[in-house]
Amino acid sequence: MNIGMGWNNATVLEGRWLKHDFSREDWDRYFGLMEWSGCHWLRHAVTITDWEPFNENQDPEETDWDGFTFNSENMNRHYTFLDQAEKRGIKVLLTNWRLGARWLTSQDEKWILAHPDNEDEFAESLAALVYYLKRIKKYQCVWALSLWNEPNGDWAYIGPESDYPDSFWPLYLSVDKHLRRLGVRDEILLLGPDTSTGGKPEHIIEMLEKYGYILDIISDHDYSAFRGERMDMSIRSYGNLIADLNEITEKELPFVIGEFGNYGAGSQAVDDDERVYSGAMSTVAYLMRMINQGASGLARWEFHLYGDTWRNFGALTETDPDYIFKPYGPVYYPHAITSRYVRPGWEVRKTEIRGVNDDICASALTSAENDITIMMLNDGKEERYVFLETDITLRNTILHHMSVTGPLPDGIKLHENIIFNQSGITIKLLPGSVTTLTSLPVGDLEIPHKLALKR
Ligand SMILES: [Ca+2]
Ligand SMILES: [Ca+2]
Repeated sequence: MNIGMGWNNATVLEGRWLKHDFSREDWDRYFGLMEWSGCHWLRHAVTITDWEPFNENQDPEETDWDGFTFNSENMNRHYTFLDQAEKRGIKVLLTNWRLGARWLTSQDEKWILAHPDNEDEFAESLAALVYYLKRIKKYQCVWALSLWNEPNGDWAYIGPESDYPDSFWPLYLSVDKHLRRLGVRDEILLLGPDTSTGGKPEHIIEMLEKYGYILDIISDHDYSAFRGERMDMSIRSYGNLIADLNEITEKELPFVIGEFGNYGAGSQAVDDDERVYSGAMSTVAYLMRMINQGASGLARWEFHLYGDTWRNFGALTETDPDYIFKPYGPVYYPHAITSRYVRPGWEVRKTEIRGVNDDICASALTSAENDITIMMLNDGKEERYVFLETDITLRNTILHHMSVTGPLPDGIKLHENIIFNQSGITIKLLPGSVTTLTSLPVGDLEIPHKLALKR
């Protein structure tokens, strides 16, 4: 699992900025909560108008640095996010959300979803952003670039020139060329196609064969994370894709689920805490199964302040009138207990569940330094006792034991330490709960309560 667990964030996109005027201390709380939840990477939405509202000159091969607005209000909002990510060691995937600038197309209807009239101008703009953030602002955290959010969807990429995948994939060639022209190709990873096929990613291998292995990370989005046949189908098809990617000898191509989330009731708001929690247990099953299949990481939708609706999506909500933001239990804590105690680069170990097992999922990961974390889900309605059998290397190891239970968790609960004896150990899994055993330090479990921002 080389990339790890992350969050999505589209807070700086038009129309999504926060109602509140946050101080530096407020942002420290907000990002403190992101960091505490075990965020290894952040998928952050950007849009070309923020730094190039008008074409900086008429020549995509000649970049005029005075023609950009790297000090615009929206760029300063991005810097707030990047400064915090830098300080906390969170890697940032910049996602250019869509076309993003009116001057890039002559298409009138839904212009923002159009393919650019000039691919080189589009590529010049993204390459200039990467250059500025890496060379002038010197952000280490800026790690990867995605060209478009969900270009396979007519909600995101449409018009006479927008014909996914054939019109879209050549954009990677243009962006690669302009990153090279500005000398920063080696300082950023290209992630794609960032589609949302929901478990039907078969075109990706075909397009890689056609356009060469120009991408560095393969990503797709999947909202099938609800228990049942559809999730089973998704896991199988991504398993096949990962196996195919592993066979490409020219290049290592890690695969991530760039978006997944609590779609327990389909693409609609779920505001009943019990139903949100039930959906959250399904996303935990999905996360564990994808990691076991060889996914390099997953990023959950979304680390954002939601109002008192779409509770299924927001890590921080305004459901409590006494707070401007605080963790929303059914989204935040199931993520935290599956992310805080694992690290990018850890090896996913083989797990096997014997006996009646429909409701039980497990993932076990180890570090090169012999740290171990075992995560278990009981997605059923009955309490279950499981007997953990491990190999000899774990004998007499002491593991911290934590759990999250619903429907409205207010934190991660700490239980008595577990000591493996000669044969293994029996553990009780409460109904609808996630259990984590780890050799890592537990850390301060009160921090989410301390960081919540009161009115
Ligand atoms: Ca230009
Ligand atoms: Ca130019």
